[in-house]
Amino acid sequence: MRLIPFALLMLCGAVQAAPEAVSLEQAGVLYEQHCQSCHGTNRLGGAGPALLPESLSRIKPDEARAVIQNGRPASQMAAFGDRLDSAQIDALVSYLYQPAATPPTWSDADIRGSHRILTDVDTLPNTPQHSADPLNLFVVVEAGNHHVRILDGDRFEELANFQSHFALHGGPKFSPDGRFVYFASRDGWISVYDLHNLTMIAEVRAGLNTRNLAVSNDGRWVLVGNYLPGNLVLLDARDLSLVKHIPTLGADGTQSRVSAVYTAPPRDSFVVALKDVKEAWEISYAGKPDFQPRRIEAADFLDDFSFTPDYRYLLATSRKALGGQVIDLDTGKAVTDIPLPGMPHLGSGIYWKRGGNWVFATPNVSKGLISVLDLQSWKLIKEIPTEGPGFFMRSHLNSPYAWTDVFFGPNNDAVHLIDKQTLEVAHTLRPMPGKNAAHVEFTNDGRYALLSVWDTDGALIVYDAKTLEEIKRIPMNKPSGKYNVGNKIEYAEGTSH
Ligand code: DHE
Repeated sequence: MRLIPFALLMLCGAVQAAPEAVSLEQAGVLYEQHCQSCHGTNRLGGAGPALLPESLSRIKPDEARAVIQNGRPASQMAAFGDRLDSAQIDALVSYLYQPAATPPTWSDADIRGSHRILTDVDTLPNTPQHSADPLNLFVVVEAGNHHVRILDGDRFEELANFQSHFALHGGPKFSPDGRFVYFASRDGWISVYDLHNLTMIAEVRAGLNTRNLAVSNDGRWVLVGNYLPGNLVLLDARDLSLVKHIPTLGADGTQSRVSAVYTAPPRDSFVVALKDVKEAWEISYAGKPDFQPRRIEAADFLDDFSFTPDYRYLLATSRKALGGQVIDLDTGKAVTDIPLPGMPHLGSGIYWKRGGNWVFATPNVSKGLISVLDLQSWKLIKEIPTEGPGFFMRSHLNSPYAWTDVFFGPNNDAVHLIDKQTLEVAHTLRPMPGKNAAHVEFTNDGRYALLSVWDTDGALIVYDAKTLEEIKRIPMNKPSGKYNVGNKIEYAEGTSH
């Protein structure tokens, strides 16, 4: 695997300084000269990532300008400050943030054309070829250098370390036996890796801008939700070959992007939230599936959702009302609005038993508080103030605490441990003062918590989850999410879906 950020940009010949303003048309020519060989015709991506407005939505123009000027460390993106003058760089940045003149398309033929089998899975042993506990492995996404590390979760030692596609996002998903792990990159690349043999099996580009993927609990299907083109793409989980694409048209024919897709194991179905029409879809894969969606009318557009523990209800974020809504998958009705005032990164909401009742908790991306809801009455139990808005939350059945980061603001080096019964902040840790503390995941037995310090000179820190003593510190470049195989395939309480 050798997917490279921003560009390889092999430049032949210097460009003369052009101090005068540069038109968008001229910028298009500069793109063809300097960027296209890596970032692809029509900016669709190639060896380097796609450079469409959809792909750049999370990068501010100033950052894009700096990358063109100075290059990107630890990548093949060269610096162009010595070849392009500031007016040319400014024009190039403006050009990249413009929609393409011809709307980009990604057809079934493109998907099939991108499909690569990297190892014939039939030639591989089907038992673990390493001595670690296969259900206590960790898959760690190292965002700073676009790598993935596989860690032995008993000894916290590395079994493998490989390059991923550019900008993996969302939780990787696993086959039901924990042997295979599936990754999605924001640029639409889906990869499957064999954790028994520590080798990559296959990859395919399922779209130009992907939201996330889900794996059916029978291990047969991978469903990919895309923003660009707005659709669902169904793959054979064995080798990622294309089964079919499913257009995401609302009941009135409106084309929609996909906000998120998850699998609902007890229902043998995928559940899909649509972003541009007020619908959630349930797609059954039981028996001999035809993958026809069952449409559920939502009270609002949906951005993302979590399930209740029995997978009957969705807790979805929406833009209006109180910020959230509950949808009953059995009756197909929107039940009520729920207060989620700060737009949670909902995929990371978790639930646990408090007293005899299930509660659901989530951080809020735009407010420094944790919302805790009663899953019987849908009432808000508490808003727990934190030192700033956060992204992730994690716990484990055997842990008395829910760990949550303060991802944004001046206190982003803090992580709060919330007592799951009193709903008070019991401890605040600052793993590396001044550096962004983030995502946490537990070992399969809940004894240890692994925390990411999201910094170029960051680390993955292993804590004893009871004494909170630091056990080990592994230096890493912006470690993002990490995922315990056992917790994931058991859909364990306290982790994400
Ligand atoms: Fe995420 C999960 C949406 C920005 C890191 N993020 C998810 C999921 C969704 C989502 C729907 C669940 C998918 C899954 O696991 O299958 N994320 C969004 C957004 O809408 C948002 C706010 C804006 C966007 O551009 O998409 C957003 N996310 C970010 C980031 O800026 C983060 C911090 C860095 C990054 O990688 O882009 C980020 N998101 C993550 C991670 C997970 C995730 C690490 C998996 C969490 C888990 O524990 O499962």
